[in-house]
Amino acid sequence: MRDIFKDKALQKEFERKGYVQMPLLDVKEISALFDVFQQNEKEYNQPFHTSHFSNEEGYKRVVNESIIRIVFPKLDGILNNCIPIFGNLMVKQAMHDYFMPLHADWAYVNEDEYRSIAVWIPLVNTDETNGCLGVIEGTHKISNKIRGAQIHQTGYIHDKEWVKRYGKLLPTKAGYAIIYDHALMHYSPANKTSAPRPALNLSVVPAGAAIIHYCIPEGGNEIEVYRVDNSDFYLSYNKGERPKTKSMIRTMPADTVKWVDEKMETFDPGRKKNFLARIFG
Ligand SMILES: O=C(O)CCC(=O)C(=O)O
Repeated sequence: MRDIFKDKALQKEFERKGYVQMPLLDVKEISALFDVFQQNEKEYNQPFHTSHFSNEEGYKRVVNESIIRIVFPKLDGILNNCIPIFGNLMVKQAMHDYFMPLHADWAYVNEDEYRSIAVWIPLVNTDETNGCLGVIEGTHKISNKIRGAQIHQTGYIHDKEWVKRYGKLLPTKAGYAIIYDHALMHYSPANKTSAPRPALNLSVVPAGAAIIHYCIPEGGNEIEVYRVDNSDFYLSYNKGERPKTKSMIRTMPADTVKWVDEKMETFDPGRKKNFLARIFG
């Protein structure tokens, strides 16, 4: 598997935990992205808004272009030959009860061969009160590798229990990045404060890796697998619909639904430690 990071120690930490954290944007960069957030306020009419699921292509393009232009160069010295695919805004509205359930992001590459990453950066300081990101370390190793639009991961039965048992909230300052494996299970608590919580998320893949998209389009009953040529695929894509590109590679039976509880029931975060303790007493 090709390394995501140039630095070996960072790569090791990423492989072990499924994420790493670092300061990334300066005040000017945060302010430029905050302007983009403010200029598009009319778009945020859900408790949790992501430009990813908007049908306003012009708006999605502005957000994507700004994030790639401002954020990606900051990753250049850190990442090992990677390219950006698309950037999104993630807005948690103020005073809402909306808890982002435990999930892993869509898959963007064949995860048997490559790993891809999300670069999540809040544009305000975040903590438990306004919806900082939470993760379950190590879950990138157990997530189903076929993930995408309308491919359900969870029946929402025990997910709060897994969060309570294994979840780790990551309070993060504005401009700091959590760079996580798209397969890592994560969540975010409600924003109970009186101000919205804007964040951005930039998806990045290893250069040269085939980019793929899995989905079950509305009315479909099997998983369709698409070749993705560039960001336009996601920018012109309306949630739920069949992708407009004619790039379907194959179909697969939709027998992979609701795997989160099943995987978490046997999840053992201390597996390696216990193993070493057994050997070395
Ligand atoms: O921004 C958030 O609160 C959640 C982000 C998230 O779950 C995601 O980017 O997949």
